[in-house]
Amino acid sequence: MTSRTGYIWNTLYGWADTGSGGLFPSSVEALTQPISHHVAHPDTKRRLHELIAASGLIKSLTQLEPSPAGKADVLRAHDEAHYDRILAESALPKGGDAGDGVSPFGQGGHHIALLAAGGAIEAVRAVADGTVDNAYALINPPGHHAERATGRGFCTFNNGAIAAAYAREVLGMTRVAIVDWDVHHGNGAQDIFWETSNVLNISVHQNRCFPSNSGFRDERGAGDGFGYTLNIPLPPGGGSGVYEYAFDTVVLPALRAYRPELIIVASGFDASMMDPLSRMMLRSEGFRALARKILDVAAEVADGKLVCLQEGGYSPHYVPFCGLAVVEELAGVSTGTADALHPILADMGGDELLPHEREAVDAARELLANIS
Ligand code: 3YP
Ligand code: ZN
Repeated sequence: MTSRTGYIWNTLYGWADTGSGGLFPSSVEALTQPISHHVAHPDTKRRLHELIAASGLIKSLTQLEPSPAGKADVLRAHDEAHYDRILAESALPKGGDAGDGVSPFGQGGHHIALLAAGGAIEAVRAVADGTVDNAYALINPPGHHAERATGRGFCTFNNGAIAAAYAREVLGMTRVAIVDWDVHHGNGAQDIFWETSNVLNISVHQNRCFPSNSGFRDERGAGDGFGYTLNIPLPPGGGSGVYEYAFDTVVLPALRAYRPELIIVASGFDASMMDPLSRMMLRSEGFRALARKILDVAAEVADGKLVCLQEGGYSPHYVPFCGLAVVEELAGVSTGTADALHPILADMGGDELLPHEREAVDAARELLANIS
């Protein structure tokens, strides 16, 4: 018997070589010291996989096998020059960088990136054909910053955009929604789908976290795509109070208006209280609540078809508990695993909707106007 929730992890996702730098490449000249774990070291994601296994949740999931994406799959979202450059640098003895100088990959790294994009495609395929109801693809490297012409922000290929384009061009879907709850702006899908109404791209993120010059409310798409890019930037310091308010008043109404055939969640866990690359205050139960809301709206408008793709998340201590909560919710299973960090995070705040947070979300409500 297959369970309702598909799951993807591959050993090679844990072999992504992020190099000897910490956030920037190590450099004697810049005095950035080498360190054993880059901030995006794949161990954080491997630890999530191992909690899914050790908690027993994995027994309730249908494991899906990713194949590497092909060149044609990648070219639905990227320029050929970007694809060719990644392959060329990947062949070098020490690998290369996805495009912005802070996104290193090792020799053969193209294969892991293609396997991540292929994992996203496989999750979409399995949900679309009914093999499973929904899926969590714990893929790595992430994708949501990668633009048509370049990788960026630890991302090589835009896994979510490649999967959405696959749903459109191979599966024939005409309406795919991307909901990006990673704490950083989903600039990649915004760039790739700027002029189309076939993909609704909603990004909820910490204002000006990364990239610092995009993700503003007035970026709404162009041409046929006008109104189908929605940015909901939140002030730093927000937790489940503002996230739930943003979902209830903007994200879910947008999805109800759009009626997608498939919802893809860009699922980062870097809006957590423990994350080193942001200043937001979600706990695992907050992520669980967001997953619940998306599951409910997916059941309402998209025949339940929901695919979550792993994006960021940089606390090796906390990402596993946040991810477990989301995958439990997708599967409708509780393993009874307690969030081990809850005792030290419970009283720090974030659950209350503060006035300036309400204002930021209310200002985004006008973005609902053009969706049909
Ligand atoms: C990339 C370089 C500095 C911030 C970092 C953000 C990566 C990420 O998690 N994006 O979702
Ligand atoms: Zn992020």
